[in-house]
Amino acid sequence: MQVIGVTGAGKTTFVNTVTGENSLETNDDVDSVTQEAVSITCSIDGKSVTLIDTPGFDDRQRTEVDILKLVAKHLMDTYSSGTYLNGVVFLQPINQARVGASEASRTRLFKKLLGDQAFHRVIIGGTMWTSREDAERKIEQRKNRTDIWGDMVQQGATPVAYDNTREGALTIIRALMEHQPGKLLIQEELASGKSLLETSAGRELEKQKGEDIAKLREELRDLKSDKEATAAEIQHLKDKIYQKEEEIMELNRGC
Ligand SMILES: Nc1nc2c(ncn2[C@@H]2O[C@H](COP(=O)(O)OP(=O)(O)O)[C@@H](O)[C@H]2O)c(=O)[nH]1
Ligand SMILES: [Mg+2]
Repeated sequence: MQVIGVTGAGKTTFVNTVTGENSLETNDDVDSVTQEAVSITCSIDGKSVTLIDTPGFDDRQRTEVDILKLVAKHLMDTYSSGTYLNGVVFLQPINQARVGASEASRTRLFKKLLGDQAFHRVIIGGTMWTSREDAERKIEQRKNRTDIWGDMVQQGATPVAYDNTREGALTIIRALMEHQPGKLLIQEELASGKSLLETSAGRELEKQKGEDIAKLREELRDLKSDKEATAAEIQHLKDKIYQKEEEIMELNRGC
């Protein structure tokens, strides 16, 4: 089973809660601690269960392209060794007042990584909530939007308010254990010989970076026509554009 989500969603804590060990280091500040994708095997109801903890997108130290590469590589390695995933735990903090732009784009990327065929094997855990009533409302909002969880839910994904307890974590794992193991879209695509950029997730990330660049170029145009703009401000924007372009090139270079 794979645990995915943005940095700080509570992935590592979830894995530790299931295994009952503090074998993985969690992060108490905003910077992510999980640097690699790690597989941990434990026994649940007498069955051997392997959980994959992944670094989160939205990491401060690494680009999303780097994270996608790490996750893709680990998924390919497990796939090549004959291990298929029963399910995926997608954790999403739901403590914010509304769904932000970055949540929307991350969610789009996750969906492209998993593929429609895997949605019925996905449990979406809303984390970091304070009252159950509020959690249910936030979940409902996301279920009602096809661009967020709606399409996944229509195709069998189950959203739950995850309460950060071992019992809650085990309920999720037990439900996923019922499923037949299968492939994720990115595994299928990479196994068929596609490059990372050619995969649905790769293309999505390239598209998002392209949109970021277009926005930054617009900002740059505005700034250049602003008489009060300093050379340093202009250079800063140019650097940001350059970084995004580098990321796209990096994606091109593949795993
Ligand atoms: N309120 C709340 N805090 C959590 C939950 N899960 C994790 N945390 C805390 O959030 C921080 C980030 O958790 P971590 O597991 O490292 O997140 P990751 O980046 O997704 O691996 C840590 O300080 C955790 O103790 C949760 O379900 N609810
Ligand atoms: Mg982590």
